[in-house]
Amino acid sequence: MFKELWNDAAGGFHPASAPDYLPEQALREVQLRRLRAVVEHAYKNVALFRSRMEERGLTPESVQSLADIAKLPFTVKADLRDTYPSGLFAVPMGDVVRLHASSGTTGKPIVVGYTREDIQVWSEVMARALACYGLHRGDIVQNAFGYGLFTGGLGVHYGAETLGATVVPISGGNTDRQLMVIRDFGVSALCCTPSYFAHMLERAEELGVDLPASSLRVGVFGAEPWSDAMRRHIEEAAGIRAYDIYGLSEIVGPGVGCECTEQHGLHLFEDHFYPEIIDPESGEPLPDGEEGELVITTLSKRAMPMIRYRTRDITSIIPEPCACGRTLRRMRRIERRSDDMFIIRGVNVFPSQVEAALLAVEGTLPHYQIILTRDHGLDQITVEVEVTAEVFSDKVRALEEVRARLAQSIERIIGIRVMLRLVEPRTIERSQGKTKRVIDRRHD
Ligand code: DLL
Repeated sequence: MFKELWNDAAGGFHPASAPDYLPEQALREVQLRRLRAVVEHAYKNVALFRSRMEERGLTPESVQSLADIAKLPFTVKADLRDTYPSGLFAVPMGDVVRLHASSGTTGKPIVVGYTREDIQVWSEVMARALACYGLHRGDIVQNAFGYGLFTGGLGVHYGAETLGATVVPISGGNTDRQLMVIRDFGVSALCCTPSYFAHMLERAEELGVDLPASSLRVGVFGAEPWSDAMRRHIEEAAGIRAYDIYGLSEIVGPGVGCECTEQHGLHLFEDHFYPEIIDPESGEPLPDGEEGELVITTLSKRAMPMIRYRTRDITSIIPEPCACGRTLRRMRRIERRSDDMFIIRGVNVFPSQVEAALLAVEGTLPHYQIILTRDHGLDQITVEVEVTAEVFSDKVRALEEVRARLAQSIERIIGIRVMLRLVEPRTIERSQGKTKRVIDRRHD
């Protein structure tokens, strides 16, 4: 399957021959064949998975159809922590050619391993993702995702090379140099977190760099949630089309799913990553269209197969076929995780709702933080947001007007009034990678 994607004479990648367009029946057959193989591989080689199967009286033969996947036990992040660093590996270390790790929020990182074949599959799906955005050989891709243990840098890098594009492995940081490279190298696509790009935009303005007039036409953003309001802000300010890329270390890294030029949901590379949506409370599978937790089974991973991995990311499958003609199913953009919700005075709040409310008000900038505190047992939420220099300098009238509009906009979306702290541009710390939006000081 992998070899079919290359045309040796041109040495390039041919998206039209990619499995993105397999007729549905053929795709399901590939999935079932691979599912049975991966379950057998994990059963033979991963003690934790085997014991969970045995507890349920299951063997690899119990999987006769794709629907049988629902019988299999889930895998969760704690399983990776409990077996740190390599207890879920299904091949000897001699077959593992790469390790990555994700820092996580508490304690030890989780470690993921890849065989040479796994790296090829990852490169292939990432190349298919870049092709979905309309990129090809001849494009110059500036990769500002962090290189290192984080999967973003190397994942995108191998994908861009596999596509046959020219990759500039600049990694994150040194924003002035990023802007110089965009201009001097004739960069056509830039990849990084959306929050880092928002920072690049403000630096471009300070330096008088006219991004809309530059060669840049595509932005590839992911690794953290970003709202449609943020997309509009980015597209207008930079004169580019901004596309979403999704992935997680436990499954492979970036390249689990991506938007196409329709910008309506993310296609999942389901010939390698089988998606399910479940009710996060009961664990029961939900029908297409209903919102729940995304669960993914890796269909071809050798080093670290993941069976029914609970991502904690909340989304739904879009039931209609995509106008682009790809048969790969789409999921709605991930706006939230089931574990990033906080409850304030009985109201469930997600950071993405606050972002949408803030960006709806003119005079605010896409740099904000949500600070949770506890005062005499009562939870308080403060939203700290930067406003433009013009608003800030006109301290009395403009500032109070923006404050009133913000309070209203937030109340309309989340249903409660929050405390607001409007600050000058550049007050809130910038990140080169994922941005921490919620600062929880309730247990300090
Ligand atoms: O963030 C992999 C990646 C790198 C994806 C570069 C895209 C681009 P982790 O560090 O393991 O891996 O974090 C995975 O980040 O479960 C989501 O909660 C979140 N996430 C990733 N992409 C998106 C996205 C990488 N496009 C976790 N939208 C995932 C929303 C995202 N959330």
